[in-house]
Amino acid sequence: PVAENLPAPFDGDPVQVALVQQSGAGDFFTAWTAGAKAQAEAINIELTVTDARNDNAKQASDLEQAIASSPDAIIIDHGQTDTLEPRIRDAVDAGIPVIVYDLALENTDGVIITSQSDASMAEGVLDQLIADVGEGAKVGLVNAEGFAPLDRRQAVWDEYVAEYDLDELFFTGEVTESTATDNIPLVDAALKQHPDVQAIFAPYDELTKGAVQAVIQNNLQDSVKVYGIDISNADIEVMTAGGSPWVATSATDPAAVGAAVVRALALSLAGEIEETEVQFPAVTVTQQFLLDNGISNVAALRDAEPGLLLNDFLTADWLPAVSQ
Ligand code: SR1
Repeated sequence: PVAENLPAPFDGDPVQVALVQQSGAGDFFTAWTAGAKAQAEAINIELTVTDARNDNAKQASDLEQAIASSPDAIIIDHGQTDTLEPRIRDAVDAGIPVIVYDLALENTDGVIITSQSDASMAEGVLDQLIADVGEGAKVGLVNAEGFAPLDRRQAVWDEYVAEYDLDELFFTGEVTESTATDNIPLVDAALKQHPDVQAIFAPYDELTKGAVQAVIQNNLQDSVKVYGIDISNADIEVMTAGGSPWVATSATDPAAVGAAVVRALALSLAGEIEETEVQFPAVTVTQQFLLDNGISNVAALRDAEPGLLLNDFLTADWLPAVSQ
């Protein structure tokens, strides 16, 4: 239901917002998009969603079409800098408010930039990795370049590799429309070549799930630990399964983040926000914490870590966070 007593521009005809996504596939993006839609609906925003299914040319043309439809605002969720940045300039020049999530831009003038606290997320799990396997350990990286959050997490990885003298045995990985499944053979091949690896950093839950499956099918779960990023019901099931190698993750609640991106835009359209850059805080969650507290899904994790809900983040009297 739409809230009452909304300020302009939410107090009349529905506010038209285009959400231009690079991909809606996987647990994170399914929950993120659901959160964004629920928050939009609560404040009289009509959200038109396009999903480029990881086709960057299509996302660029989706953005062009969104600009041509003269919406009241545009949200861009992930994407490639070189294909999107010129079109974002076109949108700003046309007077259309733009907010981006997880997209690196050279020119941020007139754009609200949002992301998770990627560096601290990576530090959270990598501190755990160092505590578990120690300096000089044999490690592997499962990641893909060219995605802003993954690049930021990898930069932290590179720092830890240097600082703790880690022996990086392999770097593999790709992001596709079926990332978890498509990474199993890649990590499988890496493990067959380097069965002595002690820890794997796979900083996106679809990559993490692929890495975990490859470790298990090589029967290496007793000697290889896996460190991920993100959380979902399926991830918690994988982490808490008997003998799971996935020992730590760092995460936001993706539904809460999707909703908070819409609130940032709403506050901006109502003239109630000064910030042009917003970072969403994350928590590090260990397998032990989940097991000790009997947490078997995201709802139970929210109860244990209420900060995940972002209930006090980017809100106003007229703009409460939607309940998940
Ligand atoms: C392909 S990039 C995937 C990442 O973006 C989101 O911000 C999630 O945290 C996910 O790890």
